[in-house]
Amino acid sequence: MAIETIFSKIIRHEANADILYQDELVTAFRDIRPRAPVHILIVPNQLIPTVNDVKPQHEAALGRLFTVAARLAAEHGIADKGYRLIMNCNAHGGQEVYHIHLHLVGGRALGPMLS
Ligand code: D5M
Repeated sequence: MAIETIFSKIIRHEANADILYQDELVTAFRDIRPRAPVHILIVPNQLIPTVNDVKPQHEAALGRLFTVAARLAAEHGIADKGYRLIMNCNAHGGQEVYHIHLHLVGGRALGPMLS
């Protein structure tokens, strides 16, 4: 049984967050430590700790992450200039919260990927 993180509480509206979008599969809210003018986390409502735990039954929710990312990028006016989508996995990937999430980062030039 996976251990819940603060993200499960945010999804259930039991912890504060600036929620920008929610449906039956995913929730999107502003990152508490933004690295760019737009920094939004898009998370599956169901707890999946890391990408290593992804199973075929998660495909609908994981696909929805990208649909919502594109929608939020358009809504925040960063679609044309561009943005970055990031999903970190485990320690070497820099993952801090073990509930997978897609970072939508944009609003400035981000430079080379691994800088
Ligand atoms: O990214 C984890 C991200 O989660 C990191 O950018 C901070 C953010 N974070 C942590 N706690 C919160 C809350 N409570 N609200 C909003 N954002 C939060 P990772 O890819 O795991 O390194």
